[in-house]
Amino acid sequence: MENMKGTHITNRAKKWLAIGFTAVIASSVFYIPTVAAHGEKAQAAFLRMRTIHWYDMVWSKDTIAVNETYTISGKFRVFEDWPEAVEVPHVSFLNAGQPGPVTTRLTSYINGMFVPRSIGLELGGDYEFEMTMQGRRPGTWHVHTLLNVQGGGPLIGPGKYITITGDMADFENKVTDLTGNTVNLETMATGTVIGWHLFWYVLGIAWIVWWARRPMFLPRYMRVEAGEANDLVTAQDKKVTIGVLVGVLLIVLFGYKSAEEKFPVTIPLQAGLLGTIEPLPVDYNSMVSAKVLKANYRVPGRTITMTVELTNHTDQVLSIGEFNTGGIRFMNANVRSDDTGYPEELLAPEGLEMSQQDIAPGETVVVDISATDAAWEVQRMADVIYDPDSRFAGLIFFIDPEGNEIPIPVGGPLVPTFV
Ligand SMILES: [Cu+2]
Repeated sequence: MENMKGTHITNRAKKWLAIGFTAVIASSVFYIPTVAAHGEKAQAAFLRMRTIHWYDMVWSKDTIAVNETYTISGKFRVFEDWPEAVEVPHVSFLNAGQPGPVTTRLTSYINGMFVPRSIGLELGGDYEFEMTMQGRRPGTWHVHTLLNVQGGGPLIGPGKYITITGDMADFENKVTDLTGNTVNLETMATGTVIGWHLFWYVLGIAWIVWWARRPMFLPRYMRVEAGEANDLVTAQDKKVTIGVLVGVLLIVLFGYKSAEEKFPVTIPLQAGLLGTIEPLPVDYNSMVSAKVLKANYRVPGRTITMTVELTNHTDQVLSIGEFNTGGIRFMNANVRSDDTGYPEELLAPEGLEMSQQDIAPGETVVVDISATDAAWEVQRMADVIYDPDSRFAGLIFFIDPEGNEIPIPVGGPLVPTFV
């Protein structure tokens, strides 16, 4: 009986082992690596919808050679109803989200201000940004805009595939310093760093070898125990010790002096908050008022619907052209189409439907809007069902007869429907 039970367990273990092994083999054989999500999908949907809204994104190129540059530019709105879970962006940093320095960032600007350091942003403000990137590592890379907020983490913008061709060995990052020298940052001082580290490392090893030539542990231990400790260090040892001590001090002095002579002008690391940047001097919110009366999304589903009360305060007819949330652009094809090569997986060219498209000057209307696309599911906005704050936010773009856009923030409770 015991024996039979033992056999039974062994068989079961073998069976599970076989299943597990097959699964491992199968998954590795059928696994086709795709480069798709890069962190943002895993972030809480309500945080992505209620923090930074990136819009008017333009990528000047999507294929460059090594050393060639391209620019990522656009605007972002810092959402008014900023979530509690993220600190307000009073110390934040404009970044590019990419797998290491596949491109190097030559410049970055917000509202025309050079921003190599952290900056403050105002809630409710619209900002314009531009980054110039230089191709470095060949490959196809998904490059995101990214705002790092101190006390909040990375807020990831839309990502676009950029292909870099050529050979990384050709990459050069030339900079002319204020003393008139042009250096290549890619290789600058590498020899000096390696040289000095190697020198001191070898000296340390030599010091140990000097002592380790002789038996190290047991014989020494026994002689110390026997009260013969002084015999362990010979007169020659003492000479070498003094020689090394003096030598090290002299080399440090020499190194210091020669570095001073070679680089007489040096400055400390430039750091510190660049202060709060004023938002763009445009008050979109005074042009249209939008009040979300209710908003729902289907679970499971690919649609978000909302009923919004809209008032047009301008003296022109405005048309609803787009709803943008979490980087996904739901477009009303009658009014607006994308000509910027916006990332396909985030673009729903005909994703927006509404009960009324145009709003007359001064008119107040209640409009039912529905935004539908696979992106709602693929980008895991539908995962707002798991979030502790079921609220959404986004920008509705109104278009005037001349084609100008007016981005108006909307947001509020987002209630799931299950039937
Ligand atoms: Cu990505």
